[in-house]
Amino acid sequence: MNAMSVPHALRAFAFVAAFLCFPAVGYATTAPISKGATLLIHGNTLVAAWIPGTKRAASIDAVMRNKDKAFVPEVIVIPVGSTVRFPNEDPFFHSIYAENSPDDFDIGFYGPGPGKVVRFLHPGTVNVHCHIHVFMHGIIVVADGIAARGNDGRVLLHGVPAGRHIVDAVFADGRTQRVTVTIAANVRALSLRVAPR
Ligand SMILES: [Cu+2]
Repeated sequence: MNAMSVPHALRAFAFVAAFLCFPAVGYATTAPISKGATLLIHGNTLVAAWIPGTKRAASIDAVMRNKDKAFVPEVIVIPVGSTVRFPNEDPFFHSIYAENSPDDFDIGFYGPGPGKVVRFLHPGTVNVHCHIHVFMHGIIVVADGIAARGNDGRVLLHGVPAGRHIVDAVFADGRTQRVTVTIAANVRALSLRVAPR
């Protein structure tokens, strides 16, 4: 079988597999060694990324508003143990919940006002929906490691120590894809491309 006869789907799979097995291309910078490497993760519809188990940041009290039948912001990244309050800024009820996540919740129906508070104790991706407005979708990434929100499909993770790491990449549809990356001791910055499977 020559290359031209390989079915297109198989070639596409091989292309993606190559990315996942050898995802990292390093380039040198002059950043101090003690601060670790900066990892740039990029991919279509990427909204957040984190490295489980690398660092436990202090918990925070975050806010995800309900406004115009949408979550504002649509994506938040919080350290494990943090709380999120869901103020309702619309003149009607919402009823938001999460299921099949590490931290499921259902806070029931609530009208305009400051909203209820939920604490998230387990790392992972929480997809938030509304019983009333089924198109509403928010993402809460509960991280126990170096984590950041994306900007236009790019996430920067700073202070990543050398070694082999798991990276959980979160996409706009709420799916999380796990990839691995190895950062050599002399590498200060690394670029990693991810694509949803
Ligand atoms: Cu709603």
